[in-house]
Amino acid sequence: MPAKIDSLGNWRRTHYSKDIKPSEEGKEATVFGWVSGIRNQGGIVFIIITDKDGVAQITVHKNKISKEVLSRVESLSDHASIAVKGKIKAMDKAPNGAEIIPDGVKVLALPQKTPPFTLYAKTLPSIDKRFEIRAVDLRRPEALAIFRIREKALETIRGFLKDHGYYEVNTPKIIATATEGGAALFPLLYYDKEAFLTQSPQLFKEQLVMPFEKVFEIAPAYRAEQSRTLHHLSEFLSIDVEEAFVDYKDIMNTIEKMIAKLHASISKECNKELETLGTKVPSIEKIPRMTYDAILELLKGKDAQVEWGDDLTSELLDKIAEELPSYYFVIDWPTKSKPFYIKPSSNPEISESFDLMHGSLEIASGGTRLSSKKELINRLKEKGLKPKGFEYHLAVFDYGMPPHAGFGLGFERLLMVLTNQKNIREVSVFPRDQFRLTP
Ligand code: AMO
Repeated sequence: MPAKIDSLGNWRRTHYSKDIKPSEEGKEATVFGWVSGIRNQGGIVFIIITDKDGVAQITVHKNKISKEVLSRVESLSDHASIAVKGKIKAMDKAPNGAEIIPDGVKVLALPQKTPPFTLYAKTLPSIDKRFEIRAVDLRRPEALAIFRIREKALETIRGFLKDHGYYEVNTPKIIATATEGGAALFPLLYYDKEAFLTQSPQLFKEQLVMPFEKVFEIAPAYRAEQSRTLHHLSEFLSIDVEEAFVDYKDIMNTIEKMIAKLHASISKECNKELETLGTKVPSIEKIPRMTYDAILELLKGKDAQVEWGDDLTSELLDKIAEELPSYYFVIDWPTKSKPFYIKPSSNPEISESFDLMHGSLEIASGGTRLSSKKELINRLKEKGLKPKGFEYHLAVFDYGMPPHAGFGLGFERLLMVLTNQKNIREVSVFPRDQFRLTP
């Protein structure tokens, strides 16, 4: 006979798994979750249920429970979605030191298939196999730990920026012209015109320092990346900051404080999650600043073939990471290697720019911006771009654009550092890359 599926009816949660603890001894509890383990030991069945906060143990004494409840318990398998009503009892060996002795169980959904991996297995199938049922994959304790850290990190960064007087904005994601180079754009049809998904809110955030002075945006950015790597997504979460009346050095100071605060709060508040992931988040105080020239010297000392003006390829970055495994800034890049909006310094060959690195991984980039319309037009032309296409942007520069600076940070990359992941897809709920458009 197929197992009976119960309706939710008027059952509502009184406790999450984390609230099942010795201090609640004797209280009635209703918990919800999915089955993540069943152990049948003679007269007792131990059921582990997982909810968004962790796990709880349900201990069923077969001879003390009605036949009806027992038949429901016996129909259960991993991934079943259930509700349990019962009494909380202190129990040393149970998670959080307490268990539930049930007097009622509702079966809300039974799995029709066995997933191709178990939640607690040490060896997992390929990422592509897991991602076919990503919502199930996300029930793994490691995945849950990553996304709890993600949530905390986002909250900390947003809180830091608000506390420092930055104004949160949202800018359009459908745009008319490229800002970060034409190759990596996703085109789309906007009514009868060609438009693109935004690669970054660069021009909007610069314009918004005119009314708001200090702005930030946390929003997706889109890049049609042609190569499949472990640190590129087609859609990533970009943390963008822009500020009037400062230069790139002030902005690096802000980033340094933000990273220090982030590391302190994750290491303090995500202990359990970091333990699940087998990693630690060290405290950060100062982030060293290396000029591009000093990096070239470092590379030459390691027999690397590199000329002034070259970009830092992944092979070169691997060599640098041997000496600089944690955070560091590479500052004062050749002007020609940076976008048109970055300000050249008093030596026009060198720009007021930086990349924030962690080992070989680029986390953020930024700089002082050009605030003179004339210079901006010259730089657009030097880059082979047509100023006409940027008229809507250049127009506001006639009305007192202040000196300003800012940065854009790839949030998933920062999370890779915090959670010690090698593949950026693991820190994105539904990653998008060249080969993945579902789920
Ligand atoms: P940039 O193009 O360097 O600069 O991007 C900023 C940061 O975004 C992250 N990033 C990515 N993360 C995942 N997948 C991708 N495909 C991807 N591409 C970029 C990186 C990178 O450092 N407007 C400037 C920023 C500024 O000057 O304010 C910009 O977009 O971590």
